[in-house]
Amino acid sequence: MTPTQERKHLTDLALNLDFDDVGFASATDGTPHSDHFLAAVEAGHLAPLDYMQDTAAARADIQALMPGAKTVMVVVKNYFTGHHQHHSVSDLEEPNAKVSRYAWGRDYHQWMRKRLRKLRKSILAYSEDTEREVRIFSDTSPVLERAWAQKAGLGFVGKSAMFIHRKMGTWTFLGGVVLSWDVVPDAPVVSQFCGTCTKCMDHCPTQAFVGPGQLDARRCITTWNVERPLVAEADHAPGEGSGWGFGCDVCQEVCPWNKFETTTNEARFQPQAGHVWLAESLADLPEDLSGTAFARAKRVGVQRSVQRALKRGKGQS
Ligand code: B12
Ligand code: SF4
Ligand code: SF4
Repeated sequence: MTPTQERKHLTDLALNLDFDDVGFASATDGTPHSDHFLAAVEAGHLAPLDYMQDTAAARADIQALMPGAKTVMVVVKNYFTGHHQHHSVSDLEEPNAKVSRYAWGRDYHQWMRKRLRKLRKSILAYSEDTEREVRIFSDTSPVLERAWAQKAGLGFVGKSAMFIHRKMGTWTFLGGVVLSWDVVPDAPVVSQFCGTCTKCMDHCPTQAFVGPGQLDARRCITTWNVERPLVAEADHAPGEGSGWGFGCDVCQEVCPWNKFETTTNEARFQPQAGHVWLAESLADLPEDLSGTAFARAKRVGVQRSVQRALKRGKGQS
């Protein structure tokens, strides 16, 4: 295979696994945005998330994660399935809190992992060189995914810190594979196409942005209602009374780039019963949370998050 043919073959393998877009970045000329990431760690913005601090060296340098890495192949999947419909107050027996769209369907991690494993297998199957290495990543591996997606030419990291795909907007999951050989890279995106817009920063319910693209995770609602619902600091943390019971989508809801949003083709991401709104009693949330995003916080954590979201009666919007 010529280098161009190989690139086309890799792209087709990923698209045939139902990823919506694919890009390639060179891993030999630096890890993108590592300076911004290290500055955020230094400033304490990621302090409540110990896994971010503990893996900072690998996140800031892809060569520390996989020595000999030559290419980062990034995949993108659209998960948008619609907007929150306003409840009619008379329909409700008790107040409900909102859930972020990424949790409406079944857990995306399993969807990603299954396909990335298949991708890895099919890449290794055509590779004649048995020394080749392929390492998969999605969310949990120490990789600066948004920065790599930008370097792979797929879009840009906006003032919201979200990766914005040029056609799909922000409602996407990211993942990919690190390869131990060179593949012709895409032209990196070097600009931020936000223009004079500052809507995400202005509308964030907890003023979590300390600058364009700079999110202080200590102030982001998601830190407390998804990642750390049961720690003592979560009590009275930003987000109390915000109406967001699990995650938060405000910085995406206001983003003009989402005028391009299209509904995902993936059945697994369609809204499941009891996943879109959460009553304080969790009456509609399924008992068994395995295979859902809520499993991370456990039932007791979800309940605490909903109680905080609805505190002081500001729950509905
Ligand atoms: C830790 C984490 C969080 C933390 C911290 C968020 C954060 N901004 O760091 C919390 C729990 C708050 C969180 C929240 C959310 N997360 Co999250 N999270 C991650 C994780 C595991 C690591 C992110 C990271 O490295 N943060 C470190 C900081 C420094 O990086 P950053 O904020 O991304 O900032 C980038 C830029 O803004 C830029 N930058 C920073 N400062 C500056 C300054 C200048 C001048 C410039 C030019 C650039 C720049 O550099 C950074 C690296 O690219 C990734 C998965 C992964 N492995 O990458 C998922 C991930 C980023 N999360 C994701 C999602 C979906 C969310 C939520 C939307 C969930 C929700 N609805 O509640 C929110 C969005 C909040 C937001 N606006 O970012 C997706 C994002 C997909 C996308 N299209 O962007 C990811 C990629 C998971 C995935 N595999 O799909 N998350
Ligand atoms: S997810 Fe919500 S709280 Fe976090 S930065 Fe975006 S708007 Fe702010
Ligand atoms: S809301 Fe405006 S400033 Fe924020 S990411 Fe979208 S385009 Fe950029």
